[in-house]
Amino acid sequence: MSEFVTVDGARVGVLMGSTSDWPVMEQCSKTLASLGVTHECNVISAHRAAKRLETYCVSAPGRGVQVLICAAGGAAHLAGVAAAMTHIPVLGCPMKAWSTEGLDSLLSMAQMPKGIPVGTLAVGSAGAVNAALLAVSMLSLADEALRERYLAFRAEQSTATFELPGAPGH
Ligand code: RP5
Repeated sequence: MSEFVTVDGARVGVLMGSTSDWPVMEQCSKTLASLGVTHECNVISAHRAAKRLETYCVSAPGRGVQVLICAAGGAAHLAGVAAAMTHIPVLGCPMKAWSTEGLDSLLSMAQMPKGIPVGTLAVGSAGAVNAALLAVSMLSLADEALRERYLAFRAEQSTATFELPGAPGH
């Protein structure tokens, strides 16, 4: 296997600090796939594989990647370091790691010093799914077909009804 996986036509690059982030970030990938967004997923830690991360971030826009989604836990440098190495938007997904229920990761990603922004989402699966949806929203500004799919998803979500077994009126 080469340094990292590339997918022809990928418009979103999903990066993780560890394979342990995948069970959560798989939901991000599935959300992108459900809306027809070609993407690629890689584990490239900011502190364990800094040079590889630089190669990825510098080369990704030239291959057509328009948004990076970066998931990491603990000190969670990944999104900030990636954002430092590319001009394309970087969305951060804080992972619950080994302590503090993900608050460490959330603050690491959200408290970026001014000059290099990271758009930080919620901790865990809500953030993973929302990162995908936010990337779709960004891409849909210049992609009418994607915009239609995104609006259809939102409309379907809005009209969903719910059964509450045992509740009055159900
Ligand atoms: C971060 O540290 C990863 O993003 C992961 O969330 C966390 C724990 O990594 P592992 O010790 O499971 O490899 O780098």
